[in-house]
Amino acid sequence: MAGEPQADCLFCKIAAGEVPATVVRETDTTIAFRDINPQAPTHVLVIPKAHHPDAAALAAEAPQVAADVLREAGEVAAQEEVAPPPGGAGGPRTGYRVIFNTGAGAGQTVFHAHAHVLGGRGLEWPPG
Ligand code: IU
Repeated sequence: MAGEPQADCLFCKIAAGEVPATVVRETDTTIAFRDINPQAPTHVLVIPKAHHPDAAALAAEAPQVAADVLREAGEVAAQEEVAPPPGGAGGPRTGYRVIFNTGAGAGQTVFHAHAHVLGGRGLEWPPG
């Protein structure tokens, strides 16, 4: 059933506290922890505690939790001091990116929905 823990899922184990992670924020429905292989000075993953295989499934199966993940991504950015000032302006080192890799072809390697929050350096566009 949608949302049920999966025995072979690393992020389900992190959400359950069975695998250690450097947790930076937690709510009833989400947990945010530092990526083990950071690609920027700030690289935090925000996941739903419940298992959904990717962002599209999360949005379809639990839209309120999808909203929680997005809100928490913004809270992580504020806490990490990478959020731009209101209105989005600011210097080249301000601002952050929220990424949901979806599908192996787009680089998804863990099939439990997660938002990457990246910031603290200049971020090029288009991404690689
Ligand atoms: P992806 O979008 O599915 O590729 O992101 C998975 C991320 O999970 C990736 O950035 C890994 O570095 C990260 N990660 C982690 O933080 N801890 C782990 O034990 C494993 C992967 I495995």
